[in-house]
Amino acid sequence: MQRASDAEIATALQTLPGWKLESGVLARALQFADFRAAFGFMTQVALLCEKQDHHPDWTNVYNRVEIRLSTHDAGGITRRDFKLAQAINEINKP
Ligand code: H2B
Repeated sequence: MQRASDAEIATALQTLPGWKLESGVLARALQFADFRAAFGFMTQVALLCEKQDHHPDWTNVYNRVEIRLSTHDAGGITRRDFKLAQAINEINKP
C-alpha cells in the first residue's frame, strides 16, 4: 500500500470535513452529550473497522473521542485511511 503524497493528502482533506493533518496522521476530535453517546459511536466505528480490516489509534475521555488514522504497515497515510475517515463521517457528520 503506497503512502499518499502531501498533495494527495491536501486534496483528500477537502472532502473530509472535520479531519486535519496532525503530526503525519489524519486526526479528528469529536464531542458527545455523554459517555453513552461517545461509546455508542465508538462501537459503530469498531464494527466498520473490522469490515475494512483497518483500525484507528484513538482515545476516549468521558464524552470526547480523538481519532488518529494512519496505515501502520506503510508508515503513513494511505487511501485506506481516507476510506475509513469518509466512512466515519457517514456515521457522524461534523
Ligand atoms: N490498521 C491500521 N491502521 N494500520 C495497519 O497497518 C493495519 C490496521 N494493519 N489493521 C492490519 C490491521 C493488519 O495488521 C492485519 C493483519 O490485516
